[in-house]
Amino acid sequence: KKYNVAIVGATGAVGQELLKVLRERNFPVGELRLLASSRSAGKTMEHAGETYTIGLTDAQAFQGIDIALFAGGSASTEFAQAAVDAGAVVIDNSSAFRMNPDVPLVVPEVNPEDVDWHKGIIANPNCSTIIMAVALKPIHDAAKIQRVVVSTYQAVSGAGKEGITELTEQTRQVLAGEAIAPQVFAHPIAFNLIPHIDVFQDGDYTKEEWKMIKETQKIMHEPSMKITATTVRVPVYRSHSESINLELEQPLSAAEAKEVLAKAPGVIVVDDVTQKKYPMPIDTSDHDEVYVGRIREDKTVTYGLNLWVVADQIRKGAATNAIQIAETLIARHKL
Ligand code: 11C
Repeated sequence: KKYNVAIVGATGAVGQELLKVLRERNFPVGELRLLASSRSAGKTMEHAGETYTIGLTDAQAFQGIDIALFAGGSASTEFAQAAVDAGAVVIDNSSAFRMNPDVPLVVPEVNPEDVDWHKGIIANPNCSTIIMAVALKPIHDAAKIQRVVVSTYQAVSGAGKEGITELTEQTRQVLAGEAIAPQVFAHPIAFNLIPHIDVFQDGDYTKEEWKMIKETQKIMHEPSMKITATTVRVPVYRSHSESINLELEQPLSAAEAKEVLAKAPGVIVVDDVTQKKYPMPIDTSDHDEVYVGRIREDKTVTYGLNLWVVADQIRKGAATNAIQIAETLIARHKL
């Protein structure tokens, strides 16, 4: 069976990746409808040797569509319900519905069963949340996580194509001795780090930090899991990295953690310090898996572990996860 698929926000960084991943995974696409705002509607787009005309996202755009992949942004709040009313299942990459109790929030390696109770919309978690959840799940199953302390090192492409352009342009300007005027980020990102992603909220945590806390608790079905986060933008083009410190209820040695992680779906362990092998953004970009290394016991608590986790946030953190949700829907006969 083939499925008619719409991509809403097809011209952005996540939209483009959705197109690529659909093709790579041989997703059973019938009609493919590319939609965008009025800025791009009517234009044509080349992809893998084919020319597509971009349609306008409006309430009428979803007739006959089985799966609507929303890349993110305000289109979700405006048009997701229209897509559901037209009979599509929406897989939404925005933050609009993630914490809605009627909307499953799914990472297929962690909670595939949650697709079963969807009411038309399934939310794709935040990128840094997905990456962390894939690495935490096997550890939690083996030794029950009590507390998580995570610090992120997030690539500029998390802020879309404009983030990439800003890093390139500022790097050139700094090297040329020219003045820089930050637009996408609050401060210069070239040769700098910015401990501020998204807006500040309760307790002076950023929204990105709250997403990592609340979304992880929902995905893991552990509403009281203790999680604290600091999220930082770094001058890297692509792939988010995370330093994760865990306190466990039961003992788990570093060797056991490596074994459990190596067997976990969607995880690749890269951890051989004798060969200077550990995950790095330049190696993980354009890959679908979550890479884990620097796996060490933390002896400052009874049962503690440190992990270094890296993954392509446009792939596993967004497009790949969304398409895996669609594949899970098909496999579980929920479409
Ligand atoms: C970033 N995590 O790296 C953000 C981008 O809620 O899906 C994704 C925002 C989201 O800036």
